[in-house]
Amino acid sequence: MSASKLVFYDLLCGTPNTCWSPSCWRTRLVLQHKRIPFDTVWVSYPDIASTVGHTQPGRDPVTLPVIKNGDTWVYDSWEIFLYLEQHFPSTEEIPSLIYPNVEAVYFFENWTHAGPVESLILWILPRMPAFLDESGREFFVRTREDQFGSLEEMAEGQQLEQAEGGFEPIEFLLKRYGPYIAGERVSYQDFVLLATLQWFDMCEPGCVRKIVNFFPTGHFARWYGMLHPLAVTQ
Ligand SMILES: N[C@@H](CCC(=O)N[C@@H](CS)C(=O)NCC(=O)O)C(=O)O
Repeated sequence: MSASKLVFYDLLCGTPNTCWSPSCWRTRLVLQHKRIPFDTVWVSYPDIASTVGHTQPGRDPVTLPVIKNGDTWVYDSWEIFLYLEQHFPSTEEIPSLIYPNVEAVYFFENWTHAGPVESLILWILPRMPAFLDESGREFFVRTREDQFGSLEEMAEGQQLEQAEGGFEPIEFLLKRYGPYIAGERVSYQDFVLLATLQWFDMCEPGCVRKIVNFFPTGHFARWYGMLHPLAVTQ
């Protein structure tokens, strides 16, 4: 690992070199899009606190993503995004991902949790242990069951179709103003949505194709066809 390269702390799963976490995907997509050279340190759930806990004093749980650029540590995908936009300024070839403005981007980031993620969270959480690494799985099941009770019971009655209502505004938006979330050009909103879908697809491979096909007008499916090739763990 070269001393000058930015270091990205990403969350490990059972498949080597595979990004899965929605928050980490956001950071990874920005790093890759801006062509910022970086090294990845893969961290399992139970090792997050000992690896990057010093960056988030008093915070429980300590979370990823975290980056280290020179002597500067930054945590939280939103703060990392702002930091990268500021320290790796846009060029003509790679325009800013803050478009049309930071308020709209921040709203969309929060809405993604409130809409699509909330619509499916009880379907998602019980499916996560299956793709985590062994110690990550043990940690995840123990901590989530302490918090929410049995994951098995949580899964009962949960259907992928619940996502239709959560994603409907995306289809409407893309139909009227696409092809990207903010219109004519790619922005961080696209990456936030793609990051979320990557997480869903780890829970059940192929489920995102089903979700986008809930909408026969096809704009969400077209968007996914355009964006999905970017989701490569470099
Ligand atoms: N607001 C934070 C949320 C990050 C977050 O929740 N990360 C999860 C993985 S997706 C995590 O590290 N969780 C650790 C845990 O729950 O113990 C961000 O956007 O970075």
